[in-house]
Amino acid sequence: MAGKTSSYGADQITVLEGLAAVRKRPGMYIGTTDVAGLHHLIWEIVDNAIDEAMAGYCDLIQVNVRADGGVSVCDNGRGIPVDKHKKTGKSALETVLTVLHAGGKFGEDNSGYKVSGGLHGVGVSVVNALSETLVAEVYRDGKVHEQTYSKGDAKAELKVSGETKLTGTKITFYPDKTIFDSVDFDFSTVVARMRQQAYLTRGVTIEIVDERNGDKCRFYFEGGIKSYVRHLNKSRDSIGDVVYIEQDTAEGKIEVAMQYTNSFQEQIYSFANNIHTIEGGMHVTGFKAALTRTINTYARKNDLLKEKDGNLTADDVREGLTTVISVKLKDPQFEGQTKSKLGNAEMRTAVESVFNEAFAEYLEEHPNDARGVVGKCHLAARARMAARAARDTVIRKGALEGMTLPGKLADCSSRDPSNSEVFIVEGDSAGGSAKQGRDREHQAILPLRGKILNVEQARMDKILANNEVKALIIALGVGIGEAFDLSKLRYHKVVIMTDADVDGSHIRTLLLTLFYRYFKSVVEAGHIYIAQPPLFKIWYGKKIEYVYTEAQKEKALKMFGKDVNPSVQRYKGLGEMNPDQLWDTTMDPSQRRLLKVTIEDAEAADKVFDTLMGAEVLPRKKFINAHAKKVENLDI
Ligand code: 28F
Repeated sequence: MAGKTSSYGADQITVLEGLAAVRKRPGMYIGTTDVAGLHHLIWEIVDNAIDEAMAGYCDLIQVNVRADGGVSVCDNGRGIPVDKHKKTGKSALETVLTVLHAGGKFGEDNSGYKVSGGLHGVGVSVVNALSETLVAEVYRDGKVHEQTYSKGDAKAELKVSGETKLTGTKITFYPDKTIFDSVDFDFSTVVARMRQQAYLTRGVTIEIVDERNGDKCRFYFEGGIKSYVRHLNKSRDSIGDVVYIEQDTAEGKIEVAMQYTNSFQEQIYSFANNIHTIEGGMHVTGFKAALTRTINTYARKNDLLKEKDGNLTADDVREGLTTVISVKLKDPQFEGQTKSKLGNAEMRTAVESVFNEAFAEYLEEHPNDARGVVGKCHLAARARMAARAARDTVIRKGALEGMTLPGKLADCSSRDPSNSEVFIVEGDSAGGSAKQGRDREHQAILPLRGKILNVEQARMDKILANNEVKALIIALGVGIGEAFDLSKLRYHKVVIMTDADVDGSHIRTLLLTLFYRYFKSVVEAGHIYIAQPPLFKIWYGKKIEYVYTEAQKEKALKMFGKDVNPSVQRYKGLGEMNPDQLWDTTMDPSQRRLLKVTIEDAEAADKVFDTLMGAEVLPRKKFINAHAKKVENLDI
């Protein structure tokens, strides 16, 4: 460096120019250099192809995850121009690939070129900078034009390498191993993203091939986001058809697709310039405002809402609603924690007025669907009022406090929460074994009857009012709602002990959802656990092994030796174990395995709760089976 002089001049400030800046601080341009950043490279290239499709020149995009570690993306658009730029003497292709921020779509003249969010709007040059090698091929004017780059620099002049009747652009890149933590592309991540992009760009076909193993996928959605909504609702009971609204406005292009279902959950997927705005933003705010207003106006006008009734609330009109909102605008502002919230205020009013008008018209023109929709909102409103009443009764300060510990609770004798545990056990017989097998000093047992969860109890509020659940809340000691006090928790380990079958996973989901919604800080503080009962008992003579997975079983059988033929018992439920066995395998702190529940686990349970409770029996069964298997795997 410049010696010891401390004068501070422009010549001493290192100004990194161009792509060297990208290599020096990749995080600034692609967020991270972990696998997420790695995949961003693909997204950036595909975004450009999607732009070409949106401009109306391309309808096929092929993505190949190559066996040699590279990825190639090819489109059948016009091909990036290859003629030389007057000032720079470089081709448009080389300019786009080597100059940061270059690209017509970010410049002044976007001649018919649609906007793109891209990676902070930096484009393909960033991918080039972060690639060991990148090969660009352009099919244009009957020729194949080709140029190879290394770490962002052209290795040779652009050359013509052949003839072709096709047009399009193909980019093949090899991510720089010195920059990324891992250069191993995950095919399912690529597939998920491409599916989403295909939904958002109606009429484009995206083909994806994993050349490492031959896996292939192809997406084409004639209906665009309308198809997306159909897909999201395929396991739900829909009310009316998908409403689809599309309009070009001065603020940008607005598309909304939505459909009501009999479910209780709301799903909104919003996008700005094909970027998933997970945190929502102005477009979503505008949509919600218009939705509430339009439905109330329609219901009043058509006497579907009585004069004495109050308005339907924003929550009422969104229960069971699935919506995809996609806006494309010139200068998107992304805000929020993860820069995934659209900040452009003009989009709020634009979406609000477009949706307001179009949806009002839709309701007028489809009176049957309109009746179904208002009916569903009514139901939500009534349920909301009933639920509030039920919750108030349960939560009302003092309602639980004065109550004595439930009779079914076999409490421990210790009064020190830090060394007390409570086992929530499914079923009376397992409860009996647990009571006999436990360490009375430190372990309490609370049996719950298996049938606390049934289809009629679709609302958490009803479940809260259920006597079994009330007993649990009283046993925990923390109170609920406004009266909640974590310091009153009576056991620092709350262990859910259910069978490793469908009913068991059902009850576990219910309990985790309950904890997530009403006792979040108990979960966050790490007090909730899941017990891990063994799957098999293997014994020969006096030697006994308990194993928790199929793999362990195989290992144990080998360990017993080839000559002997040990006995194997598969435990179907906790109730099959005698008290000693239950203690040895599942409850004894020196031997057992417990799984600590994280807030993410509980949140995931909360999400599946709705699926479990849905009105349709078939998908629910399917789901439970899939889920039960997954839980089995998780326990390994
Ligand atoms: C594999 C990824 O990147 N496809 C692209 C085009 C087409 C044009 C273009 C792209 C022109 C001057 C910037 C062609 N003809 N796939 C892609 N297809 N970029 S990127 O133009 C870029 C601007 O500088 C294109 C006429 N206009 C535009």
